[in-house]
Amino acid sequence: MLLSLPLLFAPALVAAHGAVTSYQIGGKTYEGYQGFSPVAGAQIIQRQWPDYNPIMTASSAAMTCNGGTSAPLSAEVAAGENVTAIWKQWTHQQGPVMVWLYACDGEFTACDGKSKKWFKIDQMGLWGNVLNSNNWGTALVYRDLKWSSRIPKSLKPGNYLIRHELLALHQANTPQFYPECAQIKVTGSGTATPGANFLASIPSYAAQSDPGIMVDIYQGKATSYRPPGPDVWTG
Ligand SMILES: *[C@@H]1O[C@H](CO)[C@@H](O)[C@H](O)[C@H]1NC(C)=O
Ligand SMILES: [Cu+2]
Repeated sequence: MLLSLPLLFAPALVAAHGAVTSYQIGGKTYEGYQGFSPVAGAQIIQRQWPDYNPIMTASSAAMTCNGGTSAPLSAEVAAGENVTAIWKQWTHQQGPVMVWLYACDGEFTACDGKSKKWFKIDQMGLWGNVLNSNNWGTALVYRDLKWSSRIPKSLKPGNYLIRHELLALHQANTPQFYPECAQIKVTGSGTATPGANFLASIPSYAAQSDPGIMVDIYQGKATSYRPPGPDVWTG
């Protein structure tokens, strides 16, 4: 009887975690990838990812787009409008939400996200001063299963990758990263680009030992939290 318990619990574990599974942009819904099995030729804007499981190290190659390298479609979005990511499921309530963009040099097929050109347009870490609370960006994703971010109005038009990253901190000193990317074509008449101090490479936008990554939310001493990586660029 006792031996069968782990088997009983196994399906719940498989069902935990989460990933971005669709997007709302300009009043339209764009289906994303659903994971678990590569779908050849899926007509989506999202780069395919393998499963709901986390990435455990900031330097993992999978950090760029959760392993996804290409997608056949892209979505048009006017600078100043919002991109909303939707999660079919999400289970954790401690840790920040970070939303990043990457300017492609040209076509999406040649855009691998591997240069030091990622910048944040939005993030939410902790509010209040209790790390072991549900006052975190990821708790809002748990509640709403979505996250909406404005594309800076002044951003130079072009092809961009948008990367939604949930960093789950519910296990002490065991960070879990959940990033997914989609391809967006930003329109408008802006000319602004972020300066060098806003730019980072992914993987390794911060060290695994960064105080925003290697966190024990249960140790009861720290009363503030700063998400890892550069500051948000608002245009
Ligand atoms: C657009 O995104 C911003 C955050 O960047 C948010 O404050 C605002 O509520 C969003 N607007 C909509 C209509 O979702
Ligand atoms: Cu999880």
